[in-house]
Amino acid sequence: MTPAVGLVVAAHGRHVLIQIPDGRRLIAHPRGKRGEAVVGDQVSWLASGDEAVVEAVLPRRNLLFRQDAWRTKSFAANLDAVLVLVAADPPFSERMVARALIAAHSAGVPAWVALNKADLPLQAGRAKLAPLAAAEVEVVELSLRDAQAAAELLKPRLQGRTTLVMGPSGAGKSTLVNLLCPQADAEVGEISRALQSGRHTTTTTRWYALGPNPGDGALIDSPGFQEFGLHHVAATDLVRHMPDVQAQVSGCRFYNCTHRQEPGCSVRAAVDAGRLAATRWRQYVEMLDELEAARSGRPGSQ
Ligand SMILES: Nc1nc2c(ncn2[C@@H]2O[C@H](COP(=O)(O)OP(=O)(O)O)[C@@H](O)[C@H]2O)c(=O)[nH]1
Ligand SMILES: [Mg+2]
Ligand SMILES: [Zn+2]
Repeated sequence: MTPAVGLVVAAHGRHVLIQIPDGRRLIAHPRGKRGEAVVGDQVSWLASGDEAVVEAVLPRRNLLFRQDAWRTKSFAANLDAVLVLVAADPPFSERMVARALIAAHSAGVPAWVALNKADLPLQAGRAKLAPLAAAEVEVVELSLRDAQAAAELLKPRLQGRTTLVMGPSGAGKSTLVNLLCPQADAEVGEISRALQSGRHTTTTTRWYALGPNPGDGALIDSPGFQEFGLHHVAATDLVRHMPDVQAQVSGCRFYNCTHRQEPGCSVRAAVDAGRLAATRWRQYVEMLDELEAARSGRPGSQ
């Protein structure tokens, strides 16, 4: 019997929930230790009683993940976009936003940012995101509390695409999913029962269809994260994943300039002249230090 194909719609530890073409969802177990499936994967599977065994993960268009000294954590695969969702409150870390954008860029997935809770004072959040304009990252402001205006703003950007929604706890990820994915509530219950995870906490990454047809697109809600390691990015490639920093590189005196302290560095000159946000340069240097420490295996690197 040739294996059928299914879509991974939730992942919890090593077992996953797959949706098969007739719409049913099955718990699926990996065969052996190889090839862990993540949300968004297409897998071939064989029935095993009421459940399924994953035979193989089909080739991926892309895979978004983070990696630190201890582990590699996959978010999702086969994405069309990453939406970094932050809010006026609770305050967010621009460092985490920068890292999520680098992870998306290095996976080859376009990313944009939404600043939620525009019904609250936005100045602080706006100021943190302002430097991203130079990196050509789109930033939109919205209030999910104003459901109709939010839906009008978001639908054209999300329709027909598979979008991973990332952001800190409290930003409004669940509110967004509930607003745009009609079946979300039912699906959360179903997935939680199947995977025996908590009903109200997003401990797993989950796929929510934006409509009844396969081409309608989907949102993938992922748990918040405390750390966001980028150890899979080569230190020498880092600058390429920060387009606003990269744009200033061409004039450096040394071909192997790291843009830290070298004389004749055009990146530093751009910071001094106000053409590049100092925070972006600091984020770059901090990450470069971290990546180089990781490579040399120094303790304390993460
Ligand atoms: N004031 C305000 N609160 C919002 C807005 N959107 C979501 N919230 C609230 O923010 C809290 C966290 O939202 P939730 O969707 O659970 O965030 P998540 O942790 O990212 O999933 C909830 O109490 C929401 O009702 C908004 O636009 N304005
Ligand atoms: Mg949530
Ligand atoms: Zn330089």
